[in-house]
Amino acid sequence: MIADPNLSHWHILGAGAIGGLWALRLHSIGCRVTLIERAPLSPERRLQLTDNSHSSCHDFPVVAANAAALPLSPLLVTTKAGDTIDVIAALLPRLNAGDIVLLLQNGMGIDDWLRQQRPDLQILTAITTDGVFRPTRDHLVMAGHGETLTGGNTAVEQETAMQIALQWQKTGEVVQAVTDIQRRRWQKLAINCAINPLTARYRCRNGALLDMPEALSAMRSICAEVAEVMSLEGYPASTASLYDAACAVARQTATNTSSMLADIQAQRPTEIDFMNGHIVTMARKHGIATPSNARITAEIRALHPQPASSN
Ligand code: KPL
Repeated sequence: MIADPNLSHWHILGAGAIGGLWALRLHSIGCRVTLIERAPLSPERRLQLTDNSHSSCHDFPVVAANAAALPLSPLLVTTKAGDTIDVIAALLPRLNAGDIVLLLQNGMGIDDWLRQQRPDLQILTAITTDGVFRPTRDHLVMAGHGETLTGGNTAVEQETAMQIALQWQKTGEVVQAVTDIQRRRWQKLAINCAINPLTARYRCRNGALLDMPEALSAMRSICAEVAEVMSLEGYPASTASLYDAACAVARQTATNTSSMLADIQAQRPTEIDFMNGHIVTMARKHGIATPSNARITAEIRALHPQPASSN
């Protein structure tokens, strides 16, 4: 018999664009939401969402990682991958066995690290195609409603993922629990590996990559290496399928500034270690070389000092 998880009070770590969006959405369906920050600027934060001509806002309580009242579960983590380890490490002693941690972030590697640290937690992952940007820290503007997929690795986590999907669907958004979340995360990772660092290299919007033969050729070699690593990890993929998917996303998001280019323009650390850098680490584990991913990882890392990597 699987216990019904209590999902009435969400804690959100890293309320940027996606975390802030889910704070407002969960509030709209009657959940309590507390924001957790490394160093809160004030005890409350007013988040505002503009979606077409409709606007909504709410004041959320904000607490420091070491001051949040327990239990912290369910905990939604939407920090940038590079910032996550430090902040979650501070929370780990305050999480109980069985607590739910849902990672909704770009890149890969954090869930493996967390499982090593705390195999007793329920660690779920999610990916989304929601598009939202922040003209200012607390103002979110919806660029496009997408789909959010979630899942876990164990039967208990999978059941929790179903409960969460059912709850989140009440917001009117497309949310699904899937049984192959890891495969889908790998596919999303492949797309990010092929688009993000190249937009940073060429300082261009996503769609412009499609007009540059040298960018397309780099995309293809990155995809070939990612396909090899995916296959070794048990998620068979072909170069052509990953390359076609990356080109299709570059076309669909042609006018977007990728998150990596945005980070570089704002002089923030990028997520390269959790994208192409993760491919290099996984390839090394399997004893193969991934020179295109290694080269672009080094190039992007050189543009901005990266925080210590988990990989
Ligand atoms: O996920 C993205 C990102 O910028 O991180 C893509 C799909 C490339 C859209 O911009």
